Order: sequence, then structure tokens, then C-alpha cells
Amino acid sequence: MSQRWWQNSVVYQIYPRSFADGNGDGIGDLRGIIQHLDYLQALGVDVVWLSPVYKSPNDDNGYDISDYRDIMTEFGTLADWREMIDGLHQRGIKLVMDLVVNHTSDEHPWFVEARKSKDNAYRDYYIWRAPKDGGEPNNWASFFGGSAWQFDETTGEYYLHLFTKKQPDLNWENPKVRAEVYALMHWWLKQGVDGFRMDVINMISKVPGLPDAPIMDADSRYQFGGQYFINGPRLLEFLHEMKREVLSKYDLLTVGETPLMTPDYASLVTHPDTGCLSMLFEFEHMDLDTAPGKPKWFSQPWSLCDLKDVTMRWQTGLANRGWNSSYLTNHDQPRAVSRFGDDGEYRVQSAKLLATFTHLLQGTPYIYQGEELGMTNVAFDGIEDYRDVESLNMYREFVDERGLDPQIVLGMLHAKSRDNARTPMQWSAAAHAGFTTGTPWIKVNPNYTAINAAQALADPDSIFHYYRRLIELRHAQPVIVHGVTELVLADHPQIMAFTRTWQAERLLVILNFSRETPLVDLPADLIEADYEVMIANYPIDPGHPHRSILRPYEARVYLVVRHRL
Ligand code: TEU
Ligand code: CA
Repeated sequence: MSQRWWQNSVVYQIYPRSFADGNGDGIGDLRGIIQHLDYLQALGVDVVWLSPVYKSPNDDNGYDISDYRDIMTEFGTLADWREMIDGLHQRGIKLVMDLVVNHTSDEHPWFVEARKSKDNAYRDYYIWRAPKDGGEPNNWASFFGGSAWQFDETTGEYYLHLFTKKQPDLNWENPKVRAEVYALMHWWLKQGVDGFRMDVINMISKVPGLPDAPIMDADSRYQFGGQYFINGPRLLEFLHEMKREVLSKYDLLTVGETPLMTPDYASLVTHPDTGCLSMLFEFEHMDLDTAPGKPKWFSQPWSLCDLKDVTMRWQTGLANRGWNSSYLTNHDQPRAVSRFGDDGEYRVQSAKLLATFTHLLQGTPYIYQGEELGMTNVAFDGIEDYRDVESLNMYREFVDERGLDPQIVLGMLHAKSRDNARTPMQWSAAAHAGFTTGTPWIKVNPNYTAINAAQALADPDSIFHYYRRLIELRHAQPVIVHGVTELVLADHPQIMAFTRTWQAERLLVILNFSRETPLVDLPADLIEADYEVMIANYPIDPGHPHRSILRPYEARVYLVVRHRL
């Protein structure tokens, strides 16, 4: 397989609203990012993925775009943006922008025009249908609650919105829409951006006729219609057209956000010769702690063996025929350490274990802002502290419409609300965690006095410095980038262990995903070898790991030096 720059890169995601406020209005912005570029350089990341900074009325924090070629007023100006990208490039860091083109804002001029009349030139930029039996054209649910259709008085028709009603879906069947998207991509690429993260890109092709979804959730009037818009009939055609018209003309990192993806389909999309995107974000591991067939709010404990299954299906599924991304959190997900580790007694150890897991798999690792500090979920006291449209809609539906106990619903939000990831970045122990001198748009997690970047930078044993070392190792060791992954101790309920093999080199990764102290019992072929410690989250004695007792959340990476290779 040919080697590409994004394979040995580490990507850092910035959610600008919550990263750093440069002007004291309580909202993170581009000047705030500019002030912290040295921090990113100290961490050693290669790429920044910037969540949307385009003009937006912020119904969904910038994922509802009203002008693709300008910067959101709260975040600054195009001049600030240029200063930011220059500052990144001067530090050897590339910039990936968020491309949100499944939908626009309803305040985008295209939609403002489209809704004016049935014969407007922009009407067919969106998906309009006449009422069916006096109601919605089909039974699809929006991802954020209620119907996926909104009635529009002016013309007496409904428009489709898979997300909020202020996020109408674009009609990708219309070649003019596709040409607009390619043009705006070229516009940003000419400004020097190094790639795109493509929001819900596997939802752009809908099955013609938009059939009713099967009834899965008897408690709800609206049903999940994913089978009619996920990996839809023309998706590959559209992506190949995008490759031909845009992507093939540059050397980019492209990552598609693709819920309900499969490894086989992902190989079609990311194959080094015949694919169109560098990599995808799959979501199977994000669903392991949700009760089967239920919305994400209905949590269940996840099991390590399930995590191993999913991980290995993707590791082997894309080996030599695609490329993985590796992540445990982002701006839509709970904090990794709260969800997959222990955010109490073993916070530091388990955050380092999770970092070892994501950075030692085959695939490009993604760090979400604050993950490198071991930031945790937040437990707000009441719904008035939440800001996320998905969380607010869910609370209204569950408490006001379905009559669930508010305390139970707050518990669901504590576990799964997207706002867990959106509390301000914890820079220091100063007021508001040093995020702003004003009043933050969303409350700071009260644990900022102990968990913050100033503390982490000063402590050589911190989670931050552990991430920094993992990134350095990736840059120095091709086996981390290219090694084939094979599971060891496959059925062990607490230990995840795997080898990575590339040419004459082999790594052994041993991860104790528990607060217990299990014994490592290696298979014979791994005993007949010498071991050097590459990185570990506890001090360890040199020598062989066989029959060692692991400490809570212990992570060890060994270079396996075979006696005779
Ligand atoms: O998220 C897409 C997506 O699949 C979401 O429904 C996700 O499952 C949900 O947020 C989890 O609770 C992308 C963006 O990452 C998200 O921030 C946007 O709200 C959404 O698209 C619409 O643009
Ligand atoms: Ca600001």
C-alpha cells in the first residue's frame, strides 16, 4: 500500500465555541485559537480539524450554515481565519475544515429563495413534497426529535430535514447543488486548507420515493428511516464525482462522518486505489453502551469483548484495502474517560490507557479538545444549564410529552448529552478555567480547579505529556502506523491485548480495561522473545510481561525482540 502523509498524522479536533474566548464575550473564537497555537505545537499534533466556523444562526452550533464563504460573526473574520491558518502552517500543522453539505441553514440564501414559490430557481436545491393524507409525506423521524418534515405555509408543501427544522436537507439529485458544493470546496482549498471532515456524508443520497420506515419504536409517531438515506443508491457515484471534480486535484486528508457504516462499504470508499476518501468515522463502538434498538439515551453497560469484536472487525476489515480512523470521543459524544474509563479514582491511569488504545491501533488517531487533559462528563443540576438542541428537544419530549421523571432524564443527559464534550476547555485554575474573562456561554465543569492545561503542562507525568509521547512514537515508529493488528488473549474479559507486526518489527500492547488486577498469560510464541518497554502508564520493571499482574487500568506497549527473526 502506498504511504500517505495522513497515515502517520495525529489529528486534534477543535470545537471553536468551547476552545478559547479571545474577546471576553463568553464565546470561543478564532482569536482564542490563535492564542493557543503554541499549545497545539507542544502537544505535537500534525493536523487540526476545526468544527464549523462559517456564518450560521447557530441552531446547531454552526452545523447549520447560512454562508459557506464567510466566518460566523461571533468567531471573528476571514482575516482572523487567515492569521490562524498561517499560524498553524508556520508550526507545521495542517488544517482540515468541516464540510457540512447534507443540509444548510434555513437562513441560507438558497433556502430563503427556495421557499418563496414552487417555481423558484432554487426550489429544487431542497427536498419538497406535497402533504400525504393531510400530514407528513412519510413517517421518518428527525435525529433531533419529532418528524423529519416541516410544513411550509407559503407553498403548502413540506421540506425534509434529517436534523433540526432549521437544517433543510440539500437535494443532491440536482446537479446544480453538487456543482455549488464543489465550487465552495475549491474556494477553501485555494485559501490553503489541507482537507475536509465531511458531516454525515453517507446521508446525501436518498432512496427515490422516500418510502415509509418500518416501525421499530412503538412509543413514537416517527421512525428511523436510515435504510432509505444511509449509504444510499447514488452515494458512491456522488463521492466519485467529487473526487474527479475536486479531491483528485489536491493532496488532502478527507474523513467522512458515516453512521451505520460497514467495513466492506468503508473499503469501497477508502480503498487506496479505487476509493475516494482517506478515511471514515464509523460509529459501531459508539453504540456499545446503548440498549439494542433504543435511542442513545437508553444506556447499558458495555463489555470489553464487544469492544474487541468491533475493533478487530475494522482493523482486519480495512487492512490493505482501506484506512481506519481511531477515536473514542468528539463534540457529539460523552467524554472518553467517563464513558470507557474511570473518571474517579483511576482517572489519570484510565485516560492514559484509552490513549494507548486509540493511538496504537492501525488508523489515524483523533484527539478531541480536552481529551489530552482527561476532561470528564459534567452533571448539570437542571435543564436550564444545557445548551445543545438535541438535549433540549429530548428533555422536552421525555419530560413534557412522555411524562418521565425529570431526575431520570437528567441522569440520561449526564451520561450521554453532547454538552458533556462542549463545556469550556479547561486552561487553568483561574476563573471560568481561563476560558473567558466574561460569562461562558455554557458552564465550566467545576472540576477545572484540579483538571486543567496549566497543571498538565507542569507535571511530567500528566495525561498531556503521555499523549505527547504517543504522538512522538507514532512519528518515529512505522510499525505503529503500518503494523498488522492481531488479537491476543481474545476472550479475556478485562484485558485487551494485541500485536502489531510490520516487516521485522513487532509490538505487543497490553491493556487492562478494569479496576481489577488480572494476570497476563501469554501464548507460547510470545513467551519466546525479549521485550523492551516502549511506553507504559505505570513504572514497570524491565523484562518479560508473561505472568505479570496488571494494576488497575494498566497499559503497556512492548517492542518484541524475537530471538531469531
Ligand atoms: O452528527 C451526525 C450524527 O450522526 C448525529 O446525529 C450524531 O449521531 C448525534 O449528534 C449524536 O447524538 C453531525 C455533527 O457531528 C453534529 O454535531 C451535527 O449536529 C449533525 O451532524 C448535523 O449536522
Ligand atoms: Ca469571543
